[in-house]
Amino acid sequence: MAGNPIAVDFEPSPNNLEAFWMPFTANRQFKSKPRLLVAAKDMHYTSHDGRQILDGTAGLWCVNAGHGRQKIVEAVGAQVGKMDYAPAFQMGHPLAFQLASRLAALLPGDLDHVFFTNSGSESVDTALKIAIAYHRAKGDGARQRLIGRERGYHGVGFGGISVGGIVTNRKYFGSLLNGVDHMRHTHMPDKNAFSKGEPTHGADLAEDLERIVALHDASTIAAVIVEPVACSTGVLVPPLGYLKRLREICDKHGILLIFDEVITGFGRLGTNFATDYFGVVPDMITTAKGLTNGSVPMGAVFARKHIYDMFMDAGGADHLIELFHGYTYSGHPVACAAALATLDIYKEEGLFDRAKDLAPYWQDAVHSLKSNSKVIDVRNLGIIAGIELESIPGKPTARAFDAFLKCYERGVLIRTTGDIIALSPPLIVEKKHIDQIVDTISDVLKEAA
Ligand code: PXG
Repeated sequence: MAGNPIAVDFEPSPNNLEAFWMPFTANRQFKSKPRLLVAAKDMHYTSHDGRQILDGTAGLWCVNAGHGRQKIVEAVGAQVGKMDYAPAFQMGHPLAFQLASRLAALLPGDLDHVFFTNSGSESVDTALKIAIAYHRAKGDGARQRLIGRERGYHGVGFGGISVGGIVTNRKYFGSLLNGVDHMRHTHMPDKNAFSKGEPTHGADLAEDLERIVALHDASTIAAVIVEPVACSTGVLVPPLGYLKRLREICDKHGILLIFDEVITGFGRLGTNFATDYFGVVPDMITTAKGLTNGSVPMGAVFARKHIYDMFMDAGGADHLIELFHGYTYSGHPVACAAALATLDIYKEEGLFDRAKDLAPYWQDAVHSLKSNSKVIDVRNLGIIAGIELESIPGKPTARAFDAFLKCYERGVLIRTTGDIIALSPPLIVEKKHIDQIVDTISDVLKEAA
């Protein structure tokens, strides 16, 4: 109506990008030159301008079986139709039990109890809370300290950023959790640059936990949490023997060891989990991402039998709740359906073995980038790689971000953090895709300033 000052827009224009405050994104840059993805199948996204974009990052390290898998699509659709939601507290539904049993069977040793969450961040906060409550149930309630590691990424909850060690994820958010300390990170470029697989130097960095124990006393420490491979910070592969040593020190002092396998879980290293790859069994494992192939948000924490049993034994009368923790959507039926279908695909297609078989080709391909003068390190394990670029003086992160934009223009999706390119394609990746990813990065870096 002419003169009406209020424009009511019931269907906001898809070109209006203002309302969505985008996560971990340069909002102003993005909104001035948007990059929208509108469809996905197998190894490729379709961009809003109709181009095929090769997925070099499995979305955000999660779509391990590739995109648009029919089995998952059907399982999710059928479950929404059959039962969209069931209360998660004091009630159950069959799929959550079925999924927990399937997962327990995938894990080594007595890592056989599963607590469901909706994300990696929730898995981390869940595991940290279980660790503290476990010691209290045991009568060891002074053990409340949580130990992380510099450069670690454990999601964005207050627990996760407190034990996390990425400065930008911490410094804006106040004083964080009390009683947290950090071990040194394991990055030693002077000794380990261009290592293929596990670097040979640095196992003794695990001794840094002894320094922390000497400072605080073991009787105050509940748990240590590390990513077996620190991915978000730019792919730091643990030095040979480091994780084994960490396990020994934790055992010596009665400290629980938590592996954050949100990325390394579900085949990324060519094994079920990193615990299998390294032959080191932690007390708890946090997961998410590949659990549902990224199709429906879901996370899970795996706990060893002695942890679960402690809560049951100390729980008092049968009608009392043993752990005051959980989410409305813990074990959501639709997420469970997606996860069960995902596990079927991983198994039927042998995708974890496929990753193991492809890893040597992947390693050779990514290390070929060493010949570029702007590349100062290449690191890899399983189907993961980090390619570190020399920063442009006075402009940290600019070179990698520019490479990200240029690769996208040329039809390859990569991920960057700081001046490091991180790669983690779906495990259905073929040699020709690996070549395309590496050739595109190589071309872009050759042309870079
Ligand atoms: N732990 C680890 C080891 C992770 O990698 C989380 C916890 C948190 O998960 P959620 O589901 O809450 O995001 C993660 C997540 C990247 C990138 O490009 C990495 C993550 C998420 C988004 C981007 O490095 N990791």
